[in-house]
Order: sequence, then C-alpha cells, then structure tokens
Amino acid sequence: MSEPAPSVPRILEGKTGVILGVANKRSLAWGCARSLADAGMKLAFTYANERLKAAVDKLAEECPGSITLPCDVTQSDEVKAAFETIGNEFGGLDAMVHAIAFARREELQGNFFDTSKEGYMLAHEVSAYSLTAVTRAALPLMEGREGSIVTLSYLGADRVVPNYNVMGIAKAALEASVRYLAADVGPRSIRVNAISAGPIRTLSASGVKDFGTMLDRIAEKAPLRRNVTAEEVGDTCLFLVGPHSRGITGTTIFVDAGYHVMGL
Ligand code: 1JT
Repeated sequence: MSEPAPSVPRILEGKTGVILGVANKRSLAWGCARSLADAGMKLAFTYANERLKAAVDKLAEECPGSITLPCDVTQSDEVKAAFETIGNEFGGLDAMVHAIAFARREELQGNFFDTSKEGYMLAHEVSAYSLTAVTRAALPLMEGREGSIVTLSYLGADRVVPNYNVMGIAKAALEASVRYLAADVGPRSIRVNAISAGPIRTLSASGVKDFGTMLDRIAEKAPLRRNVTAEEVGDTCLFLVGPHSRGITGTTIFVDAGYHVMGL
C-alpha cells in the first residue's frame, strides 16, 4: 500500500504531466512522479515495452487520476500515438519528465575507444535524441500553458567518469539538446532544463560493476558526506516544473550532495 501523502502545498492542482522512464519504485522517474503527484498534478506514465507495463500500472494506481500508455521512444509512430492519447485524455500538458537512457552493458566498461558504432548510435538514440523527439510531440499540447520539460543527466557528461563511457557522450549531447531546445521553445513560454543527479541504486545502476564502491567513495567526498535519494531528485523536479523556477531555462542543476564542486 502507498504511504499517506505528505501534506505539501498543492501548487500543481489542475495541472497535467507526462513521465517517461518509470521502471520500478526506485526509478528516478518515480521520485519525480511522487513529488509532482503530491503537489496535485495529474500524470500520464509511459512504458517502453509490455514487460514494464504491469509494474508501471501498479505504481500509477498510487497516483489519483493517472493513466499509463505504451511509448517506445525509438518508434516515431508510438511517440505520436502516445501524445495523441494524452491530448485526448488530458486536453493539454503542463509538464514532461524525460527519464530515459540506455546503453549496452558491454559499453559501460573497459575502454571508451572500444565502443561499437551500433552501441554508440543506440545509446544516443535512446538517451539523447529521444528528448528532441518527445519535445516535438509535446509542443502542441503545451501551447499557451507555460509548460516545463525536465530531463535527467549525470556528471559523466562533463567529466571523465571511468566506465560511464558512451553514456557520458550521450549525456553531453542531451545537455546540449536542453540548451538548443530551450532556445527554440522559450518564445512560446516553455522551459527545458536538466537535473544532473548523483548516482542512485536503480534498475539501470544494477548492471554496473562496483556500483556500491562508487556510492561509498562519493559519500566520503561529497560536501554533504552522503549520497542523494530519488526523493531529492523528485523535489528538484517539482521546483523545475512549478512556478518557483519560472525564470530558469536551458540549464542543468546538480542534485548530487555537492560532489561536482570538489577538485580532489
Ligand atoms: C544508464 C545506465 C544510464 C546507468 C546509468 C545511467 N546514468 C547513470 N547511471 C548510473 C551510473 C553508471 C555508470 C557509472 C556511473 C553511474 C545503465 C544502462 C542504461 C543507461 O560509471 C561509473 C556506468
């Protein structure tokens, strides 16, 4: 059963949003969904394939008025259909949270120079290009509503993090996309930002070797001397979606206990 909803200000009452990338309760996408739903937002959840449907359906039950729908972001017809359904069900969109990334496990270890062309292309298609594809699809639904788009990144976009490899290149492309998209859609009063999250134990991270050791090293070095949680990422997402961030677009905000400011 779900915990009783914390009493937070319902600043997103009457607003609608779509969350792409929930896989399970630990997903950063779920942290974002919880924060937005607790603030009163009505949500649509997308899942990439039938294997994920049951889990997403179950989590969506915890969010009143929410819907779930299939959307493999590599299939333009599925993207089109998903946003058509959202338009019909919700009549418009105030927010979109893009929390999708993929790379083959063999590309997240060893030398970056061994990345295959196919592995490179796949990581970029799913993790970077998809933001542009779904932004284009969401635009007609956000017209005249001061929409906000949020995506998730990682420090590996800016620095060499051993083993992050092709995902670092894809996240750099994602963060550059955030800037170009922000410039494109800003004149329509739509904002686009990224959250660069510290590492968190999620399904994606479960395949990464020595992930636990990495979390411990980060907790020792970070100014706050700890790792971050999906709830903390979710609350920054709430800030970026809500009116308090109305002057912010095109940027990447770190939610990493301060780790990125350290030189050694
Ligand atoms: C993907 C995966 C994207 C893991 C990810 C990710 N963004 C952050 N992580 C966690 C992570 C992973 C590595 C790392 C540091 C953090 C898994 C595949 C799907 C895309 O390197 C030190 C490898």
